[in-house]
Amino acid sequence: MPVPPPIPVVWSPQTRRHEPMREVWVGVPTDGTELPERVDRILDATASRERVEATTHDDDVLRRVHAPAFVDHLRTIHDEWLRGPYVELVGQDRVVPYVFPTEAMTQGMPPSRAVATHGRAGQFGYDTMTLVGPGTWEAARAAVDCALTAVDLVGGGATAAYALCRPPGHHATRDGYGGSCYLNNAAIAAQALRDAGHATVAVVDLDAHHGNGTQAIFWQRSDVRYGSLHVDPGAGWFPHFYGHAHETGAGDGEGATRNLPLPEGTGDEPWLDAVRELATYAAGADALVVSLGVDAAAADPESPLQVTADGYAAAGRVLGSLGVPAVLVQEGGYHLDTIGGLVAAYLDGHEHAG
Ligand code: SP5
Ligand code: ZN
Repeated sequence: MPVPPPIPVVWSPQTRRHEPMREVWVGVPTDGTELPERVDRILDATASRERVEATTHDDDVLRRVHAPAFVDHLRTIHDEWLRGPYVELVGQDRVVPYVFPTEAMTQGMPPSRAVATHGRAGQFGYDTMTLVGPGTWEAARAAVDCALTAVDLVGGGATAAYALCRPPGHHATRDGYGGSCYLNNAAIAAQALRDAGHATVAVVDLDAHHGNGTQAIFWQRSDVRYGSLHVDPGAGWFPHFYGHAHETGAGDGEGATRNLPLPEGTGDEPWLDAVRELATYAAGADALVVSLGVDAAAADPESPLQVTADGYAAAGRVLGSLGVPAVLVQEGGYHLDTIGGLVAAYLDGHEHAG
């Protein structure tokens, strides 16, 4: 059997520029865990692979997946914050929302544009953990270029390409950011694969958290299926409101969404059963996007799942055996000493599948 060519690593030095500094969680500033060093840990562990620097892509796919008003907000809001009184007033330069125009406030009335920067921040950001600082836009936009460059490599004949996206993306919706995510790299990759002529695309989300943003973006579509396994939001985990098994899509997308919530403490065997179920669900799609979060690992500080590097390697073999062009997009994974090895294990498994 012919040996498939090794999976290249697409990256950009710009992705280091986002420095979250902190996450405000239940009212308390905690240290952020989505750190620039994640990029270097993953680069180190995949050093034997071909490395491709992302090329610049225009905003076409980005502005079809996300609302242009949201993209413009993200691009300009930090500069606007710096022009406001905030650095003197509150002594810090990160954009942090404090009031959110959810249904609890709007009650069916269309809200007007908030003039104050700190007011408008809550229209596009849906939590207090996901801060916008200097370099956030540049990093998030570079992550999109990583995803789109990986799609290009697959279009040029690569069996699979890995995009070292940072910040991650799967919690970002069409209209907003949250969950340490700003722009939805995986959704943009899926749309670009559709544009390249793949009639159906399956997104398989291995991150420990449910990818509510990706699910929302494709909720009413049948041409992009979304399948996810994650720690059960019903057991109290982020993103809390989404990720339950009863969420299966709507309209044209009815049945195209599949969620497999898992109990806290789930280890390799039941986790891999769920991966196999998602692979069955994804079979028949013409292309695959893997939202490759490695925060399901036992040592990860952000999730209670107990998956090992062998588990990630086995997941790679399962999804690689689907035998369709695949774009592998980095999502979460926060334990600096192990994330590189976990990503490398997945890539080795995917490459040596079947
Ligand atoms: C992409 C991704 O994995 N996003 C995960 C976002 C989940 N964050 C939930 C944070 C909950 C509290 N974390 C406290 C740890 C101190 N920083
Ligand atoms: Zn996660």
